[in-house]
Amino acid sequence: MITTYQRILDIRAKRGAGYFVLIDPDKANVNTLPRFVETATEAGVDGFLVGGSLLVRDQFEAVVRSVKGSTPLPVVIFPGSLMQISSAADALLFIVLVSGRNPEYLIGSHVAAAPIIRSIGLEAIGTAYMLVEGGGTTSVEFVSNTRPLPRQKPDIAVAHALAAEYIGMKLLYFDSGSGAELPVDDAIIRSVAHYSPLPIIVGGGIRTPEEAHRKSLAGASFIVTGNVLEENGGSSLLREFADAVHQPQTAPRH
Ligand code: 1GP
Repeated sequence: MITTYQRILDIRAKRGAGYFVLIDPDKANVNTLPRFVETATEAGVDGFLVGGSLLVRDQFEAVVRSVKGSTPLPVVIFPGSLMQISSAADALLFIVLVSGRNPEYLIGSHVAAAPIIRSIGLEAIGTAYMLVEGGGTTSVEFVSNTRPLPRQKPDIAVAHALAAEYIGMKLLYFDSGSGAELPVDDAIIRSVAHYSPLPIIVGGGIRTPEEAHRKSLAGASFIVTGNVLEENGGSSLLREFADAVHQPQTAPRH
């Protein structure tokens, strides 16, 4: 059976770059969610991430099941904590917060979560998560008690990405945090894409299809949006984002 990681690689190979929609389990409305997921699927998105840095409502499992039941596309958990594990998803991003120096998020939670992930047979995809300064204190920064990478220093981002690659991680996720004022700088994406063949996921504060297009041109393999769709998630905006990300690429690709 084809793994979800392979499906992710195939999306990048076929479309140049892919577009993921992030569903925050705290904000999702389980009554309207199936319709939204169907609309997004028809609009040409490439998959769904489910997760958030806080869980204040007890509906994580219901949200994952609802998304999974409404689309044939990959449904991947983007966990903010140990409580976000579900066998209903196709896979889980096994996030290592490599931009920080908090051992809990580098190995502690992972040791606690690994046996559970194994016992439910969930695919875990080793993902280096790098929080980047986005113009304010984000939930991830506060909850994880870590500092983000500096926004204007691509060399530092490249060093983290290469370290993650050499350790054996499979995906790089650069995030300026949900609702960030400023998305990850294009110079960071360009530099990392130049040095590392790993797929680069970019999210946080991306509000327009033009911005998403610029990020994919810079070398992002996947663009993630969450907030903008919670505010205005109609099918035309979803389609515009998907088309913008899928437009022909000119950046160097591996
Ligand atoms: C946050 O990358 C995601 O972790 C998406 O951010 O909600 O700002 O689109 P937004």
